[in-house]
Amino acid sequence: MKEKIKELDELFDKQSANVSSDDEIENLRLDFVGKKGKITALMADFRNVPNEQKKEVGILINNLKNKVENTISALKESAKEKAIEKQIANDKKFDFTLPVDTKTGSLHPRTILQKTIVDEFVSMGFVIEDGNEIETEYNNFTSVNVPESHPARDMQDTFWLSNGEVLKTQTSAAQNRILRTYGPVCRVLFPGRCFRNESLDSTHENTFFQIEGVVVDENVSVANLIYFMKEMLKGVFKKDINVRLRPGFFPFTEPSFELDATCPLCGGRGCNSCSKTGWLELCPCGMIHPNVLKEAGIDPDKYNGFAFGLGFDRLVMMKTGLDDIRYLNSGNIKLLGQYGTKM
Ligand code: FA5
Repeated sequence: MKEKIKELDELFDKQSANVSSDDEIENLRLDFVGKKGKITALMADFRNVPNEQKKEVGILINNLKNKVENTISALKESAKEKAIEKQIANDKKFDFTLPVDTKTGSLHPRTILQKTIVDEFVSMGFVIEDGNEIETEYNNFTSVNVPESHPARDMQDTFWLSNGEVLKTQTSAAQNRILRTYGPVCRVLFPGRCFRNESLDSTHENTFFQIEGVVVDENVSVANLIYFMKEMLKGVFKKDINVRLRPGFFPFTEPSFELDATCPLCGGRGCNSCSKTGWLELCPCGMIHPNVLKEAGIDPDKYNGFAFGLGFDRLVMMKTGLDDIRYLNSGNIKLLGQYGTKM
């Protein structure tokens, strides 16, 4: 038995000198002290050892078992440390200062252009306001002088909620609140999402955007309105754009106009985008109706002003060259993502 223990001891020394991986170490452990291991078998044989030798042989077996278990633990610890050192060495090969190839998102063309327009108006002394998307009938219609019988109040044109409120059909719905808050001397721009019960086509959506502006002061003129619109267009198209006014009708402005801009694509010579006319219809506008000022608590004998309601999606289409408004709400990232963050 003593001879066998010595042989196993030497065998373990030899084999333990040649293992390094986790698997090799574990196999060595199983081979010596596992359930079917060599030392485990030796211990099972222990009962056959003559009694007078039991004490000495018992100590030898225990010593060998302890030595094997301690050596295996030390080998496992050293393998772990080597793995960490290897990982650190690999990490050093990685250059953390190199630029990272990340996929960055892009802004929606509306967002990009709205920022340009907002910046332009802020530089001309406007404050930027927001409106609600759900509005009272009073704000959306009554406060801006839309008569009870106006077809816009009809179910066919407007999304009515069961509580009698509406999905805002026009940014003008915020006029009364804004004029009450800022008037009578103010310049305010308020972009917003609008909703109409429309049949859809390439220029009509049920969900679209307008950018509305109001200026109230003493002695405001149509010439002031034209100035602000031309400045805005210069900011958007980076060149002078001519405008013209045609008569229009809105209950909240008097006189009312349709403002056209020279087609930025052909410069007014006539092309497919402007149906060969050289002009693009851009922005209904006019001098604020005295009833609207009165309703907001502003004295129309002392103050006057203008308002405009830019059809923002149409301007985005002019700027991007997109020929169908439905692309803008499509969520088509391949198409809409190409504008990046600037236009
Ligand atoms: C109005 O909504 C007025 N509130 C604008 C206004 C404000 C006039 C202040 C005077 C003073 P209108 O219904 O024409 O006006 O709409 C304004 C613009 O919104 C239109 O010229 C058009 O460009 C855009 N628009 C209207 N309906 C839709 C639609 N269904 N889809 C896309 N754009 C639309």
